[in-house]
Amino acid sequence: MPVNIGLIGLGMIGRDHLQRFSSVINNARVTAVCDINSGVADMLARQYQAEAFYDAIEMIQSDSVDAIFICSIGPVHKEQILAAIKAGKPVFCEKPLTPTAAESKEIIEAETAYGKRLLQLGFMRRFDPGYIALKQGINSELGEILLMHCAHRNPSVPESYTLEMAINDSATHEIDIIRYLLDENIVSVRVDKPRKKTSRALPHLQDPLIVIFETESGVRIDDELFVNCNYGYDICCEVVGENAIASLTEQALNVTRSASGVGRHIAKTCMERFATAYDREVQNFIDNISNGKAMSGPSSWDGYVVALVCDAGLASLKDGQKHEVTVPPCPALYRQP
Ligand code: ISE
Repeated sequence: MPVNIGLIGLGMIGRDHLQRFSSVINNARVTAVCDINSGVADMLARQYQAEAFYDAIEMIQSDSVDAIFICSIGPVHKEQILAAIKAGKPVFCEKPLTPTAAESKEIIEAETAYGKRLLQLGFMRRFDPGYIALKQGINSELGEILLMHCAHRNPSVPESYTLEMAINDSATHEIDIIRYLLDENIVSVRVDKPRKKTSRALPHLQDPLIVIFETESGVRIDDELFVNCNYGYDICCEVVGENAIASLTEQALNVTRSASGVGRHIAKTCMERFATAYDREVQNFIDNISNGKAMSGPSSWDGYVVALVCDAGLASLKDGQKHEVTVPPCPALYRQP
């Protein structure tokens, strides 16, 4: 029996997942879609032969859906996740878990009280073949890790993108992947605002930004956040170890040879760059449900820890100072078996 999915939030990523469910995901179908914009919900419900809802909580409680897929904006995640946990329904939530750590903590409390992991968080980079290979390279070859250099470049961002989103929206991906790659927590954050900014950034933004993280063991990481780089969606990561250096590579892409040299295509969107990772994370969610298993992959705890780092990062964005991050002990529910 296919899993009946109720998908909330029909913006860009919501539509991308809708298309994914109808083309590449096995054992699942979207039976309900929900958006506060009723015209959009009606249009996509017609296109994908699903039921249209305009109220997320009503859809979460409906018997027509077995599992919830949240693609709405961060500020409404908490209410929707808590409703899914209350209904005992598996829930996939796009990042961030919530915009603040205090809200994420409420989710941890609800899920631990339920007693079983019900949530998978959309940190899709953990399913990317390049990052998985990078992690294997780190484990086997690099020796003691000393430094990491990251770059997170987007061609452009919409007018609704705020200065804070560089931290609690974009950088959340690096914060999570640093923990995944190094198996340790971040203990401090400092945000540097370079004196020069791109002429392409809207006046309310400071772009690019450099964020400096430090981990428990002392690995120092710099992250360039450049969200109006114009040329493409470009994600870089280099891990500097005592014995060797490992770099993130992209999936096999065609190489062109021409009079101007050897060239490789650069993705234009996150949906293009991480297509395989998105497919795999969604199939992982469905497979766990189909096999009656607890959720695996990025958890509410991962979302909470990322939110703690973001809180410190936002404080640093204001005062330019280094801010410490204290991560409480991880509850048993979220420890790897
Ligand atoms: C967006 O929300 C994403 O998740 C993208 O992966 C990221 O590159 C972008 O900066 C965010 O705004």
